[in-house]
Amino acid sequence: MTAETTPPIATREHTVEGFVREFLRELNFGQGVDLTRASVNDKYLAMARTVRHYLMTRWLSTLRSQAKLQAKSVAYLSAEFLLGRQLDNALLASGLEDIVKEGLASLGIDLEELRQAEIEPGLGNGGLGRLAACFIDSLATMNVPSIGYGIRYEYGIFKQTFVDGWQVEKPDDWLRLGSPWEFPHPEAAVKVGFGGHVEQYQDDDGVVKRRWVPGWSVLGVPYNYMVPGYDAGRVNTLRLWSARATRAFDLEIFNSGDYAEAVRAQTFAENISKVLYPEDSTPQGKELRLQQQYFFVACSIKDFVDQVLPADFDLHKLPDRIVFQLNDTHPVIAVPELMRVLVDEKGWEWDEAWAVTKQCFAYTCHTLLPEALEVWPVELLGRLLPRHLEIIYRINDEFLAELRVAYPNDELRVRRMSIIAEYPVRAVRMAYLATVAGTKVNGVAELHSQLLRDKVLDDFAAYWPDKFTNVTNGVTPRRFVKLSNPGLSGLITEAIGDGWVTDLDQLKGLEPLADDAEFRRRFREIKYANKQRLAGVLAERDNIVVNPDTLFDVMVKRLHEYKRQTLKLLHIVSLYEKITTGELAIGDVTPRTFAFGAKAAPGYVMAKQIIGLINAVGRTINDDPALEGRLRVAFPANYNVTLAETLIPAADLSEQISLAGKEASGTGNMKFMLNGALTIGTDDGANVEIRQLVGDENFFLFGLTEPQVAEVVERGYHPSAYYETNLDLRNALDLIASGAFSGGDRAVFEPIVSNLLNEDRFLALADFQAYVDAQARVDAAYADTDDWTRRAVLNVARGGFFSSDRSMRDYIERIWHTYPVAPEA
Ligand code: BZD
Repeated sequence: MTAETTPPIATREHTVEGFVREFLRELNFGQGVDLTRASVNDKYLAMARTVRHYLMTRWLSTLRSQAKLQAKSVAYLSAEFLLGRQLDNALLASGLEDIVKEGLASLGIDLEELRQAEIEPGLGNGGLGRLAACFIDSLATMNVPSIGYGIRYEYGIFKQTFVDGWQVEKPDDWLRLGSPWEFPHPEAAVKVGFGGHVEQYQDDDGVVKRRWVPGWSVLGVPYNYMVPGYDAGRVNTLRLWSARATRAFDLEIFNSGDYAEAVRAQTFAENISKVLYPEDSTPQGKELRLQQQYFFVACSIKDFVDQVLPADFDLHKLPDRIVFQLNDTHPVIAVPELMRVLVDEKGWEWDEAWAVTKQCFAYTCHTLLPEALEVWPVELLGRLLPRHLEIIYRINDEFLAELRVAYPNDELRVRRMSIIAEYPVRAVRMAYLATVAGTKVNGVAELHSQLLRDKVLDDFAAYWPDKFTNVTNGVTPRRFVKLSNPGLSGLITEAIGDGWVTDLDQLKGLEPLADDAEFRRRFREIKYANKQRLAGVLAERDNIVVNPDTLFDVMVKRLHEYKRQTLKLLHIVSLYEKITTGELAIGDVTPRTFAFGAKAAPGYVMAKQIIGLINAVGRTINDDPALEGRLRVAFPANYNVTLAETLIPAADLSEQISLAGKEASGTGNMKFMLNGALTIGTDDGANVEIRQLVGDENFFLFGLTEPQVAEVVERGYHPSAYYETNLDLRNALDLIASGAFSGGDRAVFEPIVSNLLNEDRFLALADFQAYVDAQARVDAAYADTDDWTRRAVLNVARGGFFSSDRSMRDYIERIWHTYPVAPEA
């Protein structure tokens, strides 16, 4: 046989015997152990590789078909992909679940034990990274040619532990037990330059040109991951880059004699992909962060242009073949990088290159907090990427010239719109660069996109009204319903068939069943079983006891003042205060389990204080025998995707209580809805759309609206006025200030109390009473168990809009103009 006559792909036998044979082969030949001596980790690794093999046919045929058809693709550029565990998803996508269960059982192996052995890749901070993971899942399922590009951090988001209730971070060495899902390709490493200078030279025709002479460089090694679509869809690729020292470093080791110095240089290079930055709202302007951004973006563009595209591809046609979606501003340095490649390396004219470049990018913004928008000091950018800085300056010069024509007498406006900020230091505004270069700019929920147009990027929206669009976020129903809530999935499928898994609008078919008593009974039973499952996990994982016969009231998200975990805490403290003073009889309180999950950025002092306070209040309440079985605060450490998968299906009440106008979208809110929780929330982010869809009567709305917030702030906000006039609020704050939760030490939580009284940037005190009133409505509604279930069913039935498949369709129609392509058989 020759390479041409060899069948391209060996397929695997989808039978129990076939699977068992493959699995044992992996165990023996891959792990080098036999079954009797295999550890759980051996079995997990063998299992993962076996499942991977079953997806291989589809992966290879996807690649083959893409090479042949050259269909337009999406390159999703994201510094974060928060994937979560892979095994279950791969089993689902390969349709192997039943076979595997039976096969493993025949060998006396417990699948659940292997599942637990997987360490989740935590390569993201929160919503933005998880969104990227949902999107690539949907793209594969929908047969859309796409590739994800990002960074293979050696350490993902830190592992959170609590010591005396205070957050202590531990490194997340997720690779320590092996990483069976990745395919490293060191032979395909690409070189990325940094630093150095720009020089002038004459080309062969005597034309004066400029080029970059980097001062140092590193290698980017690609690691490929399969992104399997559900139910025979494509298997797309996620390509994450890992930094290595170049051969030059190695040779130095050999030649220089200064071994220690050469090793130091190597370590320096490898630092670039060492760790994920855990700050998700206040960019620190750290040099290493910019190195990471440029590193993965330069690798990705080079990879796409030199490897993915055919050698004879005419780059003038690039916009017909690719769109680079910029997941926030983190990859925006890709814009000057593509210009540099076209102008400096391919020898194009500037205008020619700009005409192509500006058709290749689109930008998604995920925030409204001004302090969260990235700006890079010119000094730093110029030192690390001198040629890119020149290119950015030229892009800006031409843009400002264009503006001066459009607005001849409005120099103020022109300066406002400059990509280069002059104050407090001269710096590059990455969001502006992305807006100037992108074909489209989108926010992530209706309200957010509106505020982007009206506030954050208002000048740009006035100049380019058609550039701005909205794509409301979504979540993948595969991971967040089908896999994480098997009980509910089974019930839904029984009622309406299984088409909902890839067409979530079909959930509408459940609406009539909200009025069916038997359906409600079964729905309630499933929710109860999910609570029991969670209780088991919390007992085992965190030594926390919770009572499934209570209302599960859940707030899980990063810890941020704008998200207002303190508002929820004030509600809890107020309840506790009233019980201890006898104002409320414990028998009159709806039994509740208040669950929190939240990581604070390690440098965010106030957020860490708030974590300390939640735990302190929790300790007091949980230790009070009078409250046992009735009120409990559960704050498991290290909230992550894996925990979300058991927490969310168990929730009765979803807390989405950010200050209106601050949460861009939220995606947890969608996951809760789809798992039959009711929402208590403000008119913020995607809550707005959730409420519109589910109906006012099935949503606990409270709080100031965004225009009201703007008005209050405009008038001058004085939080202490609320403290003075609201007795319940005062009692709650006084109780915290008294040291009741800190062993009598009044100093411990003083910073939180005084911040709330004197500053309260996110108007927690202003919304306190409205929130407490809404919680009273929750209690009243929950008292009618059966009617609560009816509303929960309606939440599921009306949640189909929040599938990330729908988000992908919107991106395709409004931004990408790409088309589905089924892999070849
Ligand atoms: O993005 C979040 C927003 O806060 C949510 O409202 C929104 O739903 C999701 C998805 O669009 N933003 C983040 O998660 N941001 C980050 O994680 C982040 C990370 C690094 C640097 C800056 C922000």
